[in-house]
This record gives sequence, C-alpha cells and structure tokens, in this order.
Amino acid sequence: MSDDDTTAPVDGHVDDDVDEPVDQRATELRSQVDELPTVPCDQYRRRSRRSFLTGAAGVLVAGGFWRWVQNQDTDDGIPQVLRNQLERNESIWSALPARSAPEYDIADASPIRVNGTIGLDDDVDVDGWTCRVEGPNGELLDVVDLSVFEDLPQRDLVIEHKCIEGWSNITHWGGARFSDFHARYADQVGDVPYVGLETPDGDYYVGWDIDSILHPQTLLALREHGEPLAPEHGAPLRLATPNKYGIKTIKRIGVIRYTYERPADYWAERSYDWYAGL
Ligand SMILES: Nc1nc2c(c(=O)[nH]1)N[C@H]1C(S)=C(S)[C@@H](COP(=O)(O)O)O[C@H]1N2
Ligand SMILES: [Mo]
Repeated sequence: MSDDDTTAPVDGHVDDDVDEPVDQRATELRSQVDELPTVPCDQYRRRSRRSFLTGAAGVLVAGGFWRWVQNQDTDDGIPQVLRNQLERNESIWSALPARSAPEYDIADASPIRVNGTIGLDDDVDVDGWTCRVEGPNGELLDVVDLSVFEDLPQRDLVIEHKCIEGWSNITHWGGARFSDFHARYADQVGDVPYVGLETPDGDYYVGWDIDSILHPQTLLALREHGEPLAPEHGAPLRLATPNKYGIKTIKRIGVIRYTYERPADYWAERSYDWYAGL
C-alpha cells in the first residue's frame, strides 16, 4: 500500500496538494459546458412542441392502421391482412423440408391431464365403435372398426404435447401413423389437400393440411402411457402430434373426411390460427 491511499479527506480536512487537481478538473468541465451551443427558451419550447406533435402523429397513424386492420374482412375471425401474413408464413414453412420435433425416452413421459371434453358427452362403446372415412366428393369410402388401426404398424411416440393454454406434457402415445392409414385410400383420393376429422356427435371438429397429417410424427393414437386410451383422453382413437398445438389433436374420432376445401375447425372458428403449427 502506497502513501497515496492515505490522502483521502479525514475529518473534513483536505490537503492542499489533493485539492488542486480536483479544482482543475472542475474548471475544465465548466469550460466544456460553456462551449456547448445553447438553445434560447422560446426555441426550446418550439422544438419540444414539434417533437410532441411528431410523436402524437405517430400514435394517430398507428391507431389508424390498427383500425384499418380491424375493419378488414375476416377469415375465421382473423382480419384478412393478418391472415395473409399467417399464410405467407405458412408457405415459407411448407417450402422447407419437413421438420421433426424432438422425441424423448419413455421413462421421461408422465400421464397427461384431461383438457377439454367437447364432443365426449355420450358414453363410448369401444367394441361397437366405428369410424366413417369419406372421400373429397362426399362419397363414403369405408367404415372401419378398431382392428383396422390395431393391424397397422404400431409406433411409440414420446413427445411434448403443447396446449395453447400454456401447459405442456411429455406424453407417451402409441398407435398407427396417419400416413400408414392413408395408404389404404391414397389411390382413391389423389392429391387432396385437406383432411377434416369430427367426433361421432359432430360437436368437436378439426381441419388439417395434408402435409401435416401425413408427417411421420402424426399418430392415430390408441394408447397413452402404455394403456388403451381412457374415455376422457379420446377412447378409442384420437390424434397425437408434437408439431401442432393440442387443439388439433381431436379425441374420439368418428369421421375422417378428405376434402378439397379447408375443413371447418372448432377453435379456428373461435379466432385461433387455423394451422396452429409449432
Ligand atoms: N373431442 C375433443 N378433443 C380435444 C379437445 C376437446 O375439448 N374435445 N381438447 C383439445 C385440447 S385443447 C387439448 S390440449 C387436448 C388435450 O388432450 P388430453 O385431455 O388427453 O390431455 O385435446 C384436444 N382434443
Ligand atoms: Mo389445449
């Protein structure tokens, strides 16, 4: 430790040789401030009024833009300009090679909570359950029972199920890929762009674009956490995916319909994004 460290003021006493450089620095600073251009009072007021007006104009323009957005025609309850942007985003994503979400070890999975029971009011008879398969011209292609799905290659899918309400769960699904099921009808339906799915009572319904539903991580699930689906989780058959929000994973499928037009979607009709992609 040098003597310099002991030159701090003690009991209000300041040594002369310490005082001097501080004074010098103060003088320097004062002269720098004096050299700064000064703004006369009236000019200052005019300037600040101008910047206030510029700011206010900005707020008005932004407000007007927002009103214009809101007055646009809506599509599924979403203003057209915003919908157009969503569709531009979607076309960018779909031009990229199909992405896959991470998959996890079965040991990381936990039972999923029950969320949403729309379309599940009636009791379900798993043994008597059938699902209608309809073609894009309204024709009935097939009526299938559970054995059709049980006989397809069985897959495990351990993924993060994400709900739009803000929770997620590492879930172990088991069942058949939608793409393996689709192979039964691919020749008949051709290049159809959409699939709509409904509960047997029609109360819950979802629409999927064909690329997303044919993605290898889109499962027609028969099992959750190693057990056949419980009624409240969609027995006997539901969708599962890590690539769209939970709203698209319809529980208790009663109808699978190939369509040329974008199918109705329960939550898109309530202002959620139709794709609900992740
Ligand atoms: N038939 C039907 N399917 C549905 C719903 C619903 O209300 N009815 N809710 C959806 C939502 S928002 C989520 S997050 C998942 C939840 O599935 P889980 O109850 O098995 O956790 O199911 C989806 N599928
Ligand atoms: Mo959800």
